Amino acid sequence: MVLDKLGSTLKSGIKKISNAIFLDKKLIDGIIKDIQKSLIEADVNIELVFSLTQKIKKIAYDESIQNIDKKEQLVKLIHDEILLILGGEAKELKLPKQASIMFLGLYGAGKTTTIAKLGFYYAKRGRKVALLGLDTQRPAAMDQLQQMADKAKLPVFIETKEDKEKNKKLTHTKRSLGIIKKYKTELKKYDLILIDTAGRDGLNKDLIKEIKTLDKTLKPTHKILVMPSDVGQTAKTQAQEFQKALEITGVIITRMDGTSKAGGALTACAETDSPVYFIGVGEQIHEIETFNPESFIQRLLGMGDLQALLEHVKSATDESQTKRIEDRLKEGKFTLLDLYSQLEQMNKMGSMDKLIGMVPGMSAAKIPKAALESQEKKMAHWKSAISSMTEEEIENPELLDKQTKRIQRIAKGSGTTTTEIRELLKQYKMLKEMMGMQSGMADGNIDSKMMQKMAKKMKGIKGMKL
Ligand SMILES: Nc1nc2c(ncn2[C@@H]2O[C@H](COP(=O)(O)OP(=O)(O)OP(=O)(O)O)[C@@H](O)[C@H]2O)c(=O)[nH]1
Ligand SMILES: [Mg+2]
Repeated sequence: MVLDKLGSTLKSGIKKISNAIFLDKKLIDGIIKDIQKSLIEADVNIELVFSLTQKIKKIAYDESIQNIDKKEQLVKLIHDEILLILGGEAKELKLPKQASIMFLGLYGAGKTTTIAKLGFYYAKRGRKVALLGLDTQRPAAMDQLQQMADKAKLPVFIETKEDKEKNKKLTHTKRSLGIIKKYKTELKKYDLILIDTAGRDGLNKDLIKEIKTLDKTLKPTHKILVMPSDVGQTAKTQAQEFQKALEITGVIITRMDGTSKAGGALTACAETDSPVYFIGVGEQIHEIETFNPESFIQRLLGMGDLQALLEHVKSATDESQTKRIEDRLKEGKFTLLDLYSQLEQMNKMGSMDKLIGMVPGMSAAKIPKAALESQEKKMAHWKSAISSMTEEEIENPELLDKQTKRIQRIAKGSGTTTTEIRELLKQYKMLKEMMGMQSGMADGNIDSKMMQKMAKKMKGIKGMKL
């Protein structure tokens, strides 16, 4: 598919965000780097890339956003921003009952091929289509259109060899006007006329004059600029120039199948507010698709829609976190990272006081409000403390027991105090034990002894100055 690489990078970025227990700076920076690289490789304007990654950073580094909300916000942001740079909402090419479309573009842009493809496309949808060849410039143009029309089984109106011979002293434009005149009555039998015009090396005065004259004579419903995707970001200047010379109503990008620069052409069109109606995705007659930014992203991300994507984030979050913690408990392993994510979830649900309220003889009211409020601040400190630990220490916090030097190093590195770190370790141990009991509870094995033990622990939590 088009922009395969960008798609897989975005998918893997979203997966990493979804599955991460800890959205730390290292992870986010890695994802940002990958996304930046693949957007630049897809030829997306560097300013757009920069602005997108700044927005990602702003959310990702915002300490006040809870982990799970942050995941959703990040995924939504990536989706929405890419949608925007691709042109936002899809625009449909509106065709009245009687319509004509004139195709414009430089040499080799894909005009003639696209006309045959679109003729085929609309004929299948019940339109009475005819092709009109006005490219009197390129010697083989008429033959090419005839051949393509034959392939698509469409009627075609072109300059005959006799007319060409007869009018060889006339200008190209005059010859084109002659073709229009000759077939005027006959063309009335059709309800969609697709008009092929001549290209040039660049948009010169000659070309502008010619297409202006044809426009005045034909008054087509639409004037569509055809550009090959390999023009990349220069699609912007080309669209602007054609817009200035003659109000174009939209764009078709061809050869989307053969280049990595497709992102450049697509986003450049969005920047100039030129709707991309179709994209050409191969040389065959049926290889044309309507361009809808939303479904394009859905394909890039491999997800139905934004809602599905967000649900995926949520379920990935819940499943992966719960499963990870469960697995770890089974293995008798529960790391500080697990503690952090557990606390964060509890904090979000306000479930610490709920949990306490469930234990007979205890209520949340017994815990000073200020202490509950300081919980968030404390967690921020714990978070930096955890990020200053080595992987080994995170996995096996027992390593820190009575290791004043290690604790001092972590405190120094994270701007926290050794007391805070000791408190974190104490909390870790307590929670590890509680989690063990909870999982026993989940198996239905709870007995009164365990309940008493738990209540005792809860009192411990109260004493912990949460
Ligand atoms: N792979 C691929 N090739 C395409 C596509 N569209 C057009 N082409 C090829 O691009 C080349 C140029 O296409 P034309 O349709 O002749 O372009 P044109 O704009 O009419 O060119 P001039 O008449 O010379 O101005 C041809 O070889 C086409 O087969 C596409 O979507 N994918
Ligand atoms: Mg042509």
